[in-house]
Amino acid sequence: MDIKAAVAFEPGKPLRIETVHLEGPKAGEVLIELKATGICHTDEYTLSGKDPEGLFPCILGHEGAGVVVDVGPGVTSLKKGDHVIPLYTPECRQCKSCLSRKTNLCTAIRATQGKGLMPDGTSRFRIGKDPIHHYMGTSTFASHTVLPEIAVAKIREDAPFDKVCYIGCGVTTGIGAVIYTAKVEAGARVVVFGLGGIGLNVVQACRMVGADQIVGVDINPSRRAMAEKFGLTHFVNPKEVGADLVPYLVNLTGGGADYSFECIGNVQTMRQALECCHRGWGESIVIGVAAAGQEISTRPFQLVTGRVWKGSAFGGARGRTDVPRIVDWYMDGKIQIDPLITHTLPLERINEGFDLMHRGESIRAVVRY
Ligand code: NAD
Ligand code: AHE
Ligand code: ZN
Repeated sequence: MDIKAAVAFEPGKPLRIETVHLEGPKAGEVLIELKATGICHTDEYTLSGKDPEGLFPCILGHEGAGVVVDVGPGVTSLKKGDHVIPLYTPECRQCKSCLSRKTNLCTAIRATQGKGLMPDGTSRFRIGKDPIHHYMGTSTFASHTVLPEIAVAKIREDAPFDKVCYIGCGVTTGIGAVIYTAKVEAGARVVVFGLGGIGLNVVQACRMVGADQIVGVDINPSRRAMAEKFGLTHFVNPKEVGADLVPYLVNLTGGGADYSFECIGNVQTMRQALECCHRGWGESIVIGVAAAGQEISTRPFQLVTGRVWKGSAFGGARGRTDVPRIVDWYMDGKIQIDPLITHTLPLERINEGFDLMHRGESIRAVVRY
């Protein structure tokens, strides 16, 4: 079938709206009509050309929601008409990783996903004879996409697509990092680096679990007001504190943070996030994605003296199991999404969504199909 998509032809260049041919679902796969997609900083990262797995031309996007419109042979968990969220971290429930119960990083289709292909090694998108790569196994900057059923979460039908699409990445990543990865407990003191689309979800989850102190660090002062509405207790602008940011944060948290979260993707702030943690037990969770070639460093003494460095992908969430629950939390008013969706655009204006992100004006821009 012919579909409409925003295609990334070259790194650093605006996306172009094109008619693309999409092949239908094969065995174990479903065809999804997308209704909405968020624009995450990771889309911008790959578009910038700094992602070692970035392949061009491709259809970016990994924060979508839509409806199943066709199913391939052998699909058992989904049917036409189901409302769904595509998962860039699938949950096959059979691979070594899924069975370990120690990680959410299902390995069933990761190799082909990183090559911009479906699990059978083909691309289903093409313009004329030229194949277009898939992205993160999801390619949600398109009116339609094809996914294996293990990479699709079925959600309730009364949830609005243009809000819950954000659960496809940002909401789950931020909230999950707090509750599944760090397991922040009531009374904790937390420092959050970066108060954008991910960091604000970390903040709301810290409030949800009853953290006593939630300190936010951001160079954009306009983040403060929204963060305070989401539970922030202290805002710190590093431009005002200067080189003494780490001792400043250690002092502010009464000896160091119990938990810190890096939600920027900058290796200097990753170091600061670790080093502002409490001696003996403070845990720092890296969420931000740093460009190819970047490395983190610290004095090993920081770890010898009990600080812990951890990472979190998709918030440690198991998509098919946890995403429908997070949709329920939103529908039940336990978490907020609406104020974070600051802009809604049609697909034709998707590049404006990237411009708003560059200028620090949006938290999440959502494309509605
Ligand atoms: P965003 O652009 O919405 O937010 C980033 C925030 O960091 C902004 O508020 C910005 O002002 C602030 N900032 C930038 N440089 C700073 C500095 N030096 N000091 C303090 N603050 C600074 O981005 P986002 O969508 O929230 O994504 C954040 C990061 O998380 C990105 O690297 C993204 O790729 C990554 N990410 C990771 C996962 C995962 O599963 N691990 C999932 C989603 C996003
Ligand atoms: N190709 C990138 C990987 C970037 C990365 O770490 N992605 C996160 C999700 S970011 C969503 O906004 C992730 O899930 N990582 C686990 C995985 O298997 O990719 C690079 O830098 O190489
Ligand atoms: Zn993302």
